[in-house]
Amino acid sequence: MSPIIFITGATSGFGKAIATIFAKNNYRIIITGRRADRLQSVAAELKKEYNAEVLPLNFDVRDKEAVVKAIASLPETWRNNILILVNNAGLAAGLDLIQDGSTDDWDQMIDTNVKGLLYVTKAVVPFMIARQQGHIFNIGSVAAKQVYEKGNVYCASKFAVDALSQGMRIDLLKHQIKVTAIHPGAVETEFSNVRFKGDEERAKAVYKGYQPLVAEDIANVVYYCATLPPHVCINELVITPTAQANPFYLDRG
Ligand code: NDP
Ligand code: 8X3
Repeated sequence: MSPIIFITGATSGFGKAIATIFAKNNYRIIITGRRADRLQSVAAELKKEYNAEVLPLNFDVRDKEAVVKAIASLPETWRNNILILVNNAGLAAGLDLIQDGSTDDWDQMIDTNVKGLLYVTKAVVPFMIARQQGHIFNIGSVAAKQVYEKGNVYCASKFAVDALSQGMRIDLLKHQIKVTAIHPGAVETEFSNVRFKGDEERAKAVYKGYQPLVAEDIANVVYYCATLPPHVCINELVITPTAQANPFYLDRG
């Protein structure tokens, strides 16, 4: 039987690219996201292009009950055999000084990036423990490593992802479950569009003057980490465009 990967936030960006590379490599794929139409079209594309077995699950990671219900709705043979979980669903909402930030934006980031990741992990990890095998990927950010001006709550949410990755690795050690935190720098996806709430010009400007990473770069790294021998675990990995050293240093030529 082909191994199974469960990817949150696969309707665009990293999640979709990760689903694609694993589909190409004969994994069975569980994809999730809130936008049902996008989810269906990603599933259809993976089936058509790669003859992949795909199960789409339409839910919001912030909704604890919906998370539990969605995972309970999986066929038993799928649920019991999830090998890889990619906690990818996440976002930045706004870029404001702390005194100007919107509490709705703060709630959305903390509820999605931190609590959503916890809810999904709690629902999936018992099946990995039962098999004494599994690999959890948490998508952090360079914002998990350094705080930049106006990044406040987004950075805090990603620092939490970093801390939780370390905690999961320790707590799951005796169950042979690998935990890998991936910390990307600038990658051109829908991320900045979401952060700037549809302001396309502002979003485009983030990636001007240098070559940003693309979602496939991150997917390749996840695939590499996931296919190492059983005794090897990459604990964390920071990946930036060559033009970027960290959130503060970006060479726009
Ligand atoms: P995208 O906006 O392209 O993708 C985000 C994905 O997350 C979408 O599939 C979206 O699906 C899903 N998502 C967001 N909120 C929820 C929710 N409440 N419930 C379920 N799914 C949700 O951005 P990226 O691919 O760039 O981002 C993926 C991850 O990478 C995020 O955690 C982000 O913080 C992180 N990251 C991004 C970087 C970048 O430069 N792009 C750099 C470092 C980290 P839908 O809207 O359909 O629910
Ligand atoms: C996304 C990268 O630098 O915009 O996490 O925070 S950054």
